[in-house]
Amino acid sequence: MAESQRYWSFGPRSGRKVSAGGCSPLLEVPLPKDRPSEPFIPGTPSSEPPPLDEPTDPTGPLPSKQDQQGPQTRTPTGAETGTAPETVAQQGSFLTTAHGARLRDSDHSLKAGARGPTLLQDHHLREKVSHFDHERIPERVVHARGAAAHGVFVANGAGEGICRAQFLKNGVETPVFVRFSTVLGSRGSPDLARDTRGFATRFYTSEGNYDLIGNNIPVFFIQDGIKFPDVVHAAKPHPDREIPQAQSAHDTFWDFVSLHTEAQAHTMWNMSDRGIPRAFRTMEGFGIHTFRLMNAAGEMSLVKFHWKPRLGVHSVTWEEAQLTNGVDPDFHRRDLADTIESGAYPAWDFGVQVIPDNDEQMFEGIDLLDPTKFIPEELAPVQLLGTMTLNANPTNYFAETEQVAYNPANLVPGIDVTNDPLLQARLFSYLDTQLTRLSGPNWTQIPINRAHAPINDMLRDGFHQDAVHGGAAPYRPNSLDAGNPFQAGDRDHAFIDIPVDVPASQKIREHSASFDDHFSQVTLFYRSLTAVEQDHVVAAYTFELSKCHEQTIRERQLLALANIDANLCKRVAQGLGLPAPKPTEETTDPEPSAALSQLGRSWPVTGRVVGLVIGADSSETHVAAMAKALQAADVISLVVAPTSGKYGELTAQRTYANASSTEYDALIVIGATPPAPDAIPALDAKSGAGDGPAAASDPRVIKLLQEAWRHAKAIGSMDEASAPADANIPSDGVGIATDNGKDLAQQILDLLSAHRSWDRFEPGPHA
Ligand code: HDE
Repeated sequence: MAESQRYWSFGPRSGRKVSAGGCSPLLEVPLPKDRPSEPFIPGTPSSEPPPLDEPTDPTGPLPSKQDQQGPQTRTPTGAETGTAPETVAQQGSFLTTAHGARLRDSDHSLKAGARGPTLLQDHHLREKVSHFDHERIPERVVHARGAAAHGVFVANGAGEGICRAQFLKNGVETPVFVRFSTVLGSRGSPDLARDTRGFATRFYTSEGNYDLIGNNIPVFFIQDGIKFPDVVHAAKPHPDREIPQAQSAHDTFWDFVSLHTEAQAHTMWNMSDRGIPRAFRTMEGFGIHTFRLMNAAGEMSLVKFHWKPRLGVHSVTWEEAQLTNGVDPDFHRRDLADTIESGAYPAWDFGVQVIPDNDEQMFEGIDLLDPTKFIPEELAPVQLLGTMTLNANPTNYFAETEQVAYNPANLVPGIDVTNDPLLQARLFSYLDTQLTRLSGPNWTQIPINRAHAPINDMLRDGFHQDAVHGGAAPYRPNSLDAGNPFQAGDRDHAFIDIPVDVPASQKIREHSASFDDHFSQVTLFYRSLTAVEQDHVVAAYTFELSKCHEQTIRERQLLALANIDANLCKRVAQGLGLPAPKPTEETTDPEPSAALSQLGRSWPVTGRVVGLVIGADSSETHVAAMAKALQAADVISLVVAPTSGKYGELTAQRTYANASSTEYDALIVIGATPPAPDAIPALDAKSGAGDGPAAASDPRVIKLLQEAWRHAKAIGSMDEASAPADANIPSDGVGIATDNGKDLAQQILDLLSAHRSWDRFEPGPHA
């Protein structure tokens, strides 16, 4: 389907205001570049429209598109070059060899006669094919599937009291590069797998790169990094058949997590709607581990890092996830790129939960070194330190998104690690993995990895050494290079290994007893969800476990659920046709934390997508007025028409044949939508038509509406549209809006601000 034909109703403008989502004041977000005028359709492949005929006049490479930005042009040793990013792209009007010799013909190999064998001396053939042969590098062991964007972090100064890092000083703007990812799937896997999402941020600070590599879930699978290969091997496809791809619904995964019950916390979050986000821009981010901060006075505190999306946390339904993986496997990647191209910049507030440093590293009975635990926000509120806005797409996926190499050991003065045994292992792993993935020790010199601070590391040589180091004495102490480089003193922004006491202890392979509680916070999370969110959790466990071949594994996981919540266990057991076991541990009855539910609040509607479903005779004026009203609220409208092309002044961005309900947050039907000439009711009606008068509306429109209804989306109708009734949608249903005297656009906007109309359905049996 023609996904690139997306029409965004609002667009680039300078200094857009990003609304605060109820959590902090409005922030003026700086724009890096001029943008094309509105309205326009994102996804344009090139900065200039192509001519019909193949171009013949030699010209230089076109500039990259307006929404794109490459890494800043720095030398391998971090110096500003001041040169334009284009200087690192291809140059000149003519095709050359990699050594700059211009080529006359790249379409025919050099042969002994037109029908003869190819000659070994064909340097161009060998170079072209050989380079191609080596174009791939190993994908990441985990988090292989990802998408990234450039942006800026602006500090509000609230962090100055707890941390001496320069990038947290009031008003400091720091460039960032953020990569979002799924964990399990290969590079080409679909975006809407039920999975954890990576949320890795690089701050290019004046004191060196600071990498905060977190997830959209605040707890992790395991407590000790030594178990990481185990959990990943269990979750990846089975080694014999290499299936299933990007899924946890299989035996080895549930075998491991049911035996290794510390994984139950993370698994529960995965089975909740957090495992299937609506978009990257509607995900929270968490640093997970506890970090230690030091302020200018040398005082220390312990913190948990948070990213709060301005648009609120929002997920898709499981059915939508499955449909989307088929109709648009790049759904999240496209959403990120399109919203940035359109000027609807995704933004997050950056915050910390601050806990006074203490010898035990405990807080309210929660072990701060245990990464399977989180701190409820009711116990320690999230204090906001600044805002991050993603405002430019990468220019080249491979150069930037694929080659970016984050490392939790990339810290800046004022931020340090704690003894969390998971974090400690990560400090080894990330550097190590790049040696293979990026072929050698000089991966820090790849443009996207270059720091924006001077580098004088005395590291020398190695594969792909890009720097040309001068001097004769890469050692310390030396006098031959005038003693350079010198060690930094206190006033020179030296990195600080924050001094902390290490209590006298034994060398031992054990964990502390406080790590033994595997269930109480899982119960807390489950009980904090609303009834409909709990229904989704029940359905997710039931689905996943039903896909396991071995009944023993289902039974073992039910034992874990019995220790979490009796009703949850009973309902999943029912769905599996198994008896619900009794708990084996004493269960807890924790106070719910409202912050854990994603429902019940209202959020900005910026960048939400509404489908305007029209028929051949719908009122052009009404459709245009509706699009304009939505545009005024920064909502995107896509016209879904019987066929592509023009309807008067209107352009159809989608057709009945290619539109998929998963693309829209709401639908508005305007006027009659009778079957289009290409409708095949016998086929489409199977999934689309209800019992109603099937001939009145196109069966694909009926299907669109029925799916939107099931997915709790807002549905509007005007000008006597009969399609909702044809789809058996009750006109007085929750989240159904009509133009009976009220402002229909406003009704839809109000519904969108709550994300979904969940009250439409009765919740399951929660007693
Ligand atoms: Fe990672 N992880 N991880 N991880 N991780 C990688 O690093 C690893 C962990 C996370 O967009 C790899 O460069 C070990 C926790 C993200 O490029 C690898 C352990 C959290 C990304 C690796 C952990 C994460 C990675 C793969 C246990 C959440 C993607 C390629 C000690 C706080 C970053 C690479 C990107 C990537 C190892 C645990 C998040 C293999 C050994 C906990 C978001 O080095």
